[in-house]
Amino acid sequence: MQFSSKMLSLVAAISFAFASAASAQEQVVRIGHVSATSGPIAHLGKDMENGARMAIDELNAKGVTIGGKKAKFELLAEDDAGDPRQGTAAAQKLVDAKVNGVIGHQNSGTSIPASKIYHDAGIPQISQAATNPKYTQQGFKTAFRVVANDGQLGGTLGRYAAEKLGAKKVAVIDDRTAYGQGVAQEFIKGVNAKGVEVVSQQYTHDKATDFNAILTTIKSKKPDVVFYGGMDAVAGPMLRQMKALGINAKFMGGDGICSEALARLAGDATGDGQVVCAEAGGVEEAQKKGMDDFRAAFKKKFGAEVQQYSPYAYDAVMLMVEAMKKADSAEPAKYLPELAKINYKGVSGNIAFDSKGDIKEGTLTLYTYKGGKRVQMSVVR
Ligand code: ABU
Repeated sequence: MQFSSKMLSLVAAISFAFASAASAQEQVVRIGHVSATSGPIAHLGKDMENGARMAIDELNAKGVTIGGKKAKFELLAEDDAGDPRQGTAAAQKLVDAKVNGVIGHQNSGTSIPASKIYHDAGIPQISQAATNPKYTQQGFKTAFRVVANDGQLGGTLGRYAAEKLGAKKVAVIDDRTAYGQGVAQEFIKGVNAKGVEVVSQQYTHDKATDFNAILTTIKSKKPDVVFYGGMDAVAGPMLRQMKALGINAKFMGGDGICSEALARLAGDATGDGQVVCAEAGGVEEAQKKGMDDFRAAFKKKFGAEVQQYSPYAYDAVMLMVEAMKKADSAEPAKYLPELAKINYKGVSGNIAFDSKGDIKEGTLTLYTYKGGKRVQMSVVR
């Protein structure tokens, strides 16, 4: 069959009209995610990025309509390597890309400076993991977090050291990051309130590998507990060196050390019940099935176990989109008020925010390690 040039023009015009109509019915919603996907804690950063990706994929598969248009969600994943300067650069990049919202950052030391950039641009930010109280104490109405803070973590662990472990003397090490310093200070407040003596306070940094000098000093003080404010990548080798030096004190830390990976990083030095740490969230019995289902789906999709905060990143994306649906708009200024008053039932539990942007009635989960595996002990409020 021969087509005249008139017919070909008509077909092209009709195709163009259909394509235009389809794109007019669709809107792209960009959600930024920032974590450390390079460097020593990349295993934790990738875990949460995958949690966010899982939410985005599910939302696109399900189909969400906002403002009368089908939303196509895009994840703009940035790596800040846990470094404050790279954190602000990543934040500016996302603001320039006109993202509708941000899940991040992973670290307190990056989330706090980045929060000013998002605030000034009016872009909602939900941290999936940052626990330093300062993050939500700056008066920024754009900053939220879905985890408990270091006040809860350090205070609970301090009480646990005194009441459950019967500690009389503790040594405290921190990595001088916003998170490490903050959680160590809160732990000290917690033990001091119980009359426990801090016999040594030592400092390291977040990329250190040799702790012999500070551990030798600590050994001479004979503490019952060594508390470390920092991340698992440093805690693992620290535990190995404690064992080599014959330090038998219990080892405690906040969520930064409380990963599945700690057992691998520490080799057999996690012992059986030797380590006690707390995740800044967790579900009670009634919501356990939802979390178990998430873990199974995550493993099937990514071929890896949940490390720690992927469920929280997943929930953060889901509740941000829930706020957009309630506002019937993905425009930050329009859905921000809905986000502030959200009451969302996620896989990591119920999420609502207080006036500062902190999670209301946040839980903590205490863990230990047995046979090279992280084992849950209890969920506390
Ligand atoms: N919450 C532990 C790791 C993230 C942070 O820096 O707060």
